Amino acid sequence: MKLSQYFLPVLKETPAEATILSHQYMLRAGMIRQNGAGIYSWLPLGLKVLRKIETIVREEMDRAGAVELLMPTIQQAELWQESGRYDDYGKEMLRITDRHDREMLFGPTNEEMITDIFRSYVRSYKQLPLNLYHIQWKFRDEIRPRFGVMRGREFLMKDAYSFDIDADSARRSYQKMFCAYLNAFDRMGLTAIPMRADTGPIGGDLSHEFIILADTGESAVFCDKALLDLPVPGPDFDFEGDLEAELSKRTQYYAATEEMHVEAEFEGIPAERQVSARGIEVGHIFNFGTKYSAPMKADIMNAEGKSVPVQMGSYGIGVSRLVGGIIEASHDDKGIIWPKSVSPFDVGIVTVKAKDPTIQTAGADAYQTLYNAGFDVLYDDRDASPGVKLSTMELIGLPYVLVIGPKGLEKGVVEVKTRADGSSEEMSMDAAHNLLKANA
Ligand code: 5CA
Repeated sequence: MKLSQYFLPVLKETPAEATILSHQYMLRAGMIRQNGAGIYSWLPLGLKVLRKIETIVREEMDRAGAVELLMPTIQQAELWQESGRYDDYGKEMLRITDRHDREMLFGPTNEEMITDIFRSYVRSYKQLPLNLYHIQWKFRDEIRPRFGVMRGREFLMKDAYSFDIDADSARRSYQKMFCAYLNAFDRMGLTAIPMRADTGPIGGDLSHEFIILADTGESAVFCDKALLDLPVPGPDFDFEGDLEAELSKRTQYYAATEEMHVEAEFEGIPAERQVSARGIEVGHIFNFGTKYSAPMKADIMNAEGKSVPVQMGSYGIGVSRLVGGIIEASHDDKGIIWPKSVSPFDVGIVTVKAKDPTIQTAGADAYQTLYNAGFDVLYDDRDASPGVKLSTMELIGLPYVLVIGPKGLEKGVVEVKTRADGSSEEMSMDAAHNLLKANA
């Protein structure tokens, strides 16, 4: 992409309404535009990151055996009346009536709808276990939308729903999601700590929140420092293997959100390992048994020929919240530092003295070479000062930037800047290409 043809409305000033850094950088880098309280348009650069996160989440869900579908954003009130949540959900639910005065709502979550789909098609234990998920916009009329995409009213969530014949099997489904979440967040460069959590309006008695530590986090959290350095299950993890053992690597250590915190247990951790911090909830998993299947009569025939309500769990990831969360975890005073896996572009190219025909040719050649090699390149071909161009690249946080200027060209080199450590090195274009390949 040539910047002269792109849409990247970078702001010079920090907008006053943004109080936390990720929100400031997202606005300044032209990633989002607020359209109403807690409602945002995703501008091209922001959308690219959102899609990358979505792809990682999708790949890890699929790897763990979940199956993607897509449910609508608008739901019928009847289903929520069946489960009993229509009144309970209160003002957080955006209620709508259509032209026939039918009560509808903009979905804040999909337990009822997925239970309805399930009961319409699945009758036998032989069709289980089953895990269905979608990645879809939600609306919650939050009392205090704030921190940009971190607590929005409209936000993108991945929500998965598991169906099992009995409690043991449901536990395994829960454990699979637990492991898949560790892998997904790790691929985004995040250390997410599963913490014992309250279940709130979703319900159930087994629940973990996945928390990344950040000073600007909304939740107070307590955990054992040992949890910060544990390896994740990884891409070769056997989801049909010993899940219990994988979980206990983490659950053996104390980790709880404020609502579930037990001071006496926390005090039992050696003092130097006690972490009392703030965190951002990037995912939340629940096992709630028959809370929805019983009232909604989602029954299954078990091996003994008896009809029983199906056992369920639900598993959320805040896809749009993660964009802000990753920035909170990875930035400096110049801007965002994207982990490669979610960076909107793989590499930037900046030309110095962009009007000079030889520079233009060299810039266009470098762009074409990298583009043809499969890199997603943002080429700043504008006739602007190198300072402006470089600070834009730093703000938007691309992992590498190639600087092409007259002095370098004379020597046959380009300058390769690495965003993560701020280093810069001169090398031939071939060497730069190889370096990018090696670090892709
Ligand atoms: N049905 C369950 C799991 S699928 C559920 O809705 N869980 S949740 O309420 O915990 O939401 C799942 C995730 O969505 C949260 O962990 C959080 O990362 C994200 N999320 C929740 N509310 C918001 C919001 N207002 N803005 C942005 N992200 C949010």
